[in-house]
Amino acid sequence: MGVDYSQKIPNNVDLSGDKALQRALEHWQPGFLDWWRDMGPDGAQGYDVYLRTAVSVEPSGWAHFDYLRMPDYRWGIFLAPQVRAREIHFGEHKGSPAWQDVPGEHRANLRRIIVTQGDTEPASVEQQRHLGKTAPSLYDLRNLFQVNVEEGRHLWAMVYLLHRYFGRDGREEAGALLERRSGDADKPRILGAFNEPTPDWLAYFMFTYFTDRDGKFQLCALAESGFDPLARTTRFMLTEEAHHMFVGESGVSRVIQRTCEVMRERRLEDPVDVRAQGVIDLPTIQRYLNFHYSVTIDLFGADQSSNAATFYSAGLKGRFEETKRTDDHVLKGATYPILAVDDGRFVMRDAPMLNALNEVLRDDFIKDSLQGIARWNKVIEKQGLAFRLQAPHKAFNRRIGTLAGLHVTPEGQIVDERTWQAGAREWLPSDDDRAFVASLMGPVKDVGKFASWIAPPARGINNQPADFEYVRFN
Ligand code: BYC
Ligand code: FE
Ligand code: FE
Repeated sequence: MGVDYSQKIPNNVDLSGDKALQRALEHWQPGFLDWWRDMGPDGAQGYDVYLRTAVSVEPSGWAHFDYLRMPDYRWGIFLAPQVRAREIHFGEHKGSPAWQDVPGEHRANLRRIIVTQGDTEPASVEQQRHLGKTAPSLYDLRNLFQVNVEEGRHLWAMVYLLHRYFGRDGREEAGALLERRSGDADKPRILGAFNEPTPDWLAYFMFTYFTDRDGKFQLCALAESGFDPLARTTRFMLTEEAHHMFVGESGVSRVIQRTCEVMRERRLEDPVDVRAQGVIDLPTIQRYLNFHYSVTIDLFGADQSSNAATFYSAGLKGRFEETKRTDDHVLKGATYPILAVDDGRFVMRDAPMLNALNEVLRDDFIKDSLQGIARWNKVIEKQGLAFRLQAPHKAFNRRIGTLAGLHVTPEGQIVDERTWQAGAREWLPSDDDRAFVASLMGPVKDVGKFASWIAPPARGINNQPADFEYVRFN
């Protein structure tokens, strides 16, 4: 079914065929727009931005690009096409037809998963709302806004499910999604990383590289769901997610590129000298990486979780690339090695795989993350420099699960509290690092110009050149 843009709420779910649902969502819509005005990109609502909008859910060319003021973006409800006779392919209901409605006994768990997913989307918009004031170029500013409007649409994706399938408590949860606020002491967002500030563009690029990648892996796991509407919604969200991670990977890469060019041309090594040239020294980039990596791997939840086992066995949430795996997809009796501590040392300990599924997904995420870090190192290597970025040890700076509360260096050495406190300055961004990075941030608003600390992109958006007028300020 094509996307119907003649409706107040664009959709491909025949919304006008269900008047009660349509009314409920049209009632939620003004609250969303109020939230966007209050908590969306600060001071930017009047800009004309070269944005893409979904016009079809078919993989071939779904996007339409044009100038748009962000409050006029057509947030809507887009589900990937239904797969005929789709079956549940894991857990205790394996082989049964996928559910088109919520099975009563899994209602609470499904609602919880959908609310948790939905909560991250507006949270990220809130975290990023001030970044438009310091964008390093029009190209980057446009990409920020593209990510922001799509995270807003991801909220719509979850709110649709809540309204359509969860009755009154679904409507209440949809309302609450507009009331929590990232970092708020009284009504914070649900997951830890979504209450951390994203104060500068290096933090933003690390966030979109690592934290949006948590989005990719969680969405892939939900795209396997036996609850078909959730699978179809998340499948379409994944097509948008790819661009978010691209912004992160290429953003960090361009920062590294610029730093390395300056280091090579002027033969500089010492971070103090490097900073004096107005670029971000590599050890600071490493500390930002350590922070975002560790905070993001916490998002996968505890390494052993009865919730994870329940979600899988019930057919609600699968593994990454579930269908490509060659085991029995039921996993009773299977085990998975988990990093634990015994007598002050790291050991691998087998846990029942069903309970370890958060860890399985975390390990898949880690493997994927390392590939981008390797590509960043290629940029450094090409400039003839010896420095290499590294993912910190899995137990570094953890707050969730077995490894929480340990003091572990990025290299994986277990240390005492004092050593940790003393080392933290070298391992995590210090106030001084953040102040330095902040001092470089300043808006660059001229067409085709880029801030001193970042290289231009290899190519522009939608075959436009890098010096295209991606944003008009009016
Ligand atoms: N220490 O917290 P639980 C995105 C226990 S990002 C020790 O329930 P669960 C996006 C707890 O008691 C994607 N133990 O986690 C990105 C429990 O024990 P039992 C967002 C602790 O439910 C960028 C067990 O650990 N989507 O889209 O397993 C921009 C389990 O803990 C501690 C999703 O996350 C502790 N500190 O998994 C925009 C997907 N704390 O009962 C968007 C939906 C807790 O097992 N969410 N425990 O004995 C989920 O699938 C799950 O909620 C989570 C958590 C994976 C997040
Ligand atoms: Fe999202
Ligand atoms: Fe995203």
